[in-house]
Amino acid sequence: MDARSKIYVAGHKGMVGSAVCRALDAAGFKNVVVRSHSQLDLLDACAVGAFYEEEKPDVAVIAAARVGGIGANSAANALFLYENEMIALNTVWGAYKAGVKRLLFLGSTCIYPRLAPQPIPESALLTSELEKTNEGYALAKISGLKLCEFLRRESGVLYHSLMPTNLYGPGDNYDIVHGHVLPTLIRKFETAGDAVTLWGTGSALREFLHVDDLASACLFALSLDNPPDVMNVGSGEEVSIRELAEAVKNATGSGARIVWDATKPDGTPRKLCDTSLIRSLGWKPSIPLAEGLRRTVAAYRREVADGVARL
Ligand code: GFB
Repeated sequence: MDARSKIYVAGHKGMVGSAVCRALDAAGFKNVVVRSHSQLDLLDACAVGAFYEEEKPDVAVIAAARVGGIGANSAANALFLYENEMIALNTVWGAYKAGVKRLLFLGSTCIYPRLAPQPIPESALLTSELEKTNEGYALAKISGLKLCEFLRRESGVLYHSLMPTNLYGPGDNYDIVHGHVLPTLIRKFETAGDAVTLWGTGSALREFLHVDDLASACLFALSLDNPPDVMNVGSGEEVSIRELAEAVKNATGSGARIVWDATKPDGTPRKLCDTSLIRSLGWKPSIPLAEGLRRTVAAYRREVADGVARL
């Protein structure tokens, strides 16, 4: 990939896709192709095929997905499986049929077994049962990364994948019911009265990565001549949901009391990914959680003030 490469970013309006576009722009890649949802429905295989034939990008980055937190996933595994499977198959297969030589597919560390060894190495894939709350999403992402792997092996195209840990950052979805835990907590503390009610017991452990760090990992992966099929991307910083809640409370300056609703699920008990592979090749994260939280609270306040926050 060089500065003249034509790069298609699928999902450019989402938190991840927009971070990838910012990083590409900052790195001098000016020939970036995007399509909004109304211009191109990624669930429509024919439309996606026609788009690739028309644009013939040199590189595709697949950051489009239906995403959500534990509430959204566990209530709609069928929808998360169907839409993410279609998006993955259409964007990867369509690229292949149109002769796109290089593609980066983005998944999630929820593809790994619920009780995978910690930190989770890439080799843990498909070694035991998935976490039930996000089984649909995980199965779709596994299909996508496997399609890339098979096409690379059988047809010689350079298709490879990154599996990021839980992400956060500007442009996140702050929906109380459907959002991921970190943006949801920001909104809950920003709008709290005397108390905020959080889900589960607070004992689950999670690792959080700022989306700008993921975008830098994407550019890094695309710079490799012979990247591994699948690489984890994480911060290496693991916190309990209870610790995260205290950190968000401090970052927002809220004085609210925390109440835990243990009728809500904790989800997978622990999900720290092993990032030794990508680190050994030369990438590392640069935004610690405390700094990322400060930036994200500021971004949330700006987005609310500008009327553009996804609430
Ligand atoms: O980000 P999250 O919703 O999803 O985090 P997962 C869930 C954890 O945060 C659970 C706790 O332990 C919840 O009990 N939690 C506490 C809350 N309060 C809240 C709250 O107000 N809202 C939310 N959402 N959680 C998702 C997967 O898993 O992670 C996706 O469902 C994807 O497929 C994503 O992989 C990265 O980390 O459990």
